[in-house]
Amino acid sequence: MFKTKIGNLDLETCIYNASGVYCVSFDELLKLAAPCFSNSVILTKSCTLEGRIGNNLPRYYDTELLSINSSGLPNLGYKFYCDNARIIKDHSEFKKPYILSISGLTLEDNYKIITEAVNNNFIDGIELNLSCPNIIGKPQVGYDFTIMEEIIRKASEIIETGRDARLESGSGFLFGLKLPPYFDISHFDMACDIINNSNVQSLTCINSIGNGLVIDTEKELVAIAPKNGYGGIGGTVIKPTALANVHYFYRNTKCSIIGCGGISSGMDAFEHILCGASAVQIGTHFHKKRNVCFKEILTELGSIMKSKNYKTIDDFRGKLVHYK
Ligand code: RRO
Repeated sequence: MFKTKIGNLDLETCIYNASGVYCVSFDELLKLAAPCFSNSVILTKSCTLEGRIGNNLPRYYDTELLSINSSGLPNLGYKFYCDNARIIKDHSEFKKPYILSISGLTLEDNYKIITEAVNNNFIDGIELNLSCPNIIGKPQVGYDFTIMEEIIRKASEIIETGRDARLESGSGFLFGLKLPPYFDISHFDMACDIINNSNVQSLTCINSIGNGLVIDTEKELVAIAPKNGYGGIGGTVIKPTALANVHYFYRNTKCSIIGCGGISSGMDAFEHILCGASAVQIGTHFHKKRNVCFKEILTELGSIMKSKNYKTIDDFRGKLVHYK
């Protein structure tokens, strides 16, 4: 009922974690590999060349409606995530695909990590993060279309070369991007042009909405410490922006779309799929509810599908109705 495909990758269910939440340490990744939680992919925290401790605490805060984070890319370094891919995958019943999220601090760092990933047969793909909003002095690549085009072109070359070697061993490799939210149609179109001239296969829409400010009114204090309180906003309040991005990229590219943003119920997942998502990722709600959230959301989605007589998610994916 929930089987799906992103690029050439077959997934047992259409739900998994958003990069960043409970996917930094070995133990967290092992939990994502466990068979009992219904998530179909093990997606790592975005990694850099060297490990990082991240920004000062407190750096995460949430309310009923939203989350704000300025984690600052805490991760154990790309070698850790590459070297442990096999052992983590071995813990999963049906060998859930293991996808490496990459957010190198320089172009060269990214190329080095992508090369390592594509040459590792236990890594099933990458989600190249073009949208981290929290690194001081580093603009989001997804908002600079010149650099975005350059990184995608070079990453494509590396992946094509690596894929040839993998084909001999019979294993595919997913080339995905994680995009920032876009708000203006001209920007959507510039991003689509670049993507349509590349061999990118999947788009995760969206990362958190960058540089929001949340206030603890009782203390009259910013909610998080780094960057004077500015951070990436996630959770329920970002769902309309996420849906518009899923919808636009679904209609204007050939990529598989992975919806991310404001999903905490089966109905939220249903809306993302109706807009064109082939799978959904859970961030803020996963942070709140931990691993049980995947099964809960799928159970709700299953009831909605049953009530509408849909047997598979392809029966309604992208079938949102518009006024004439
Ligand atoms: O680590 C972070 O601060 C972070 C990243 Br890399 C990202 O892509 N999105 C986000 O909200 N936080």
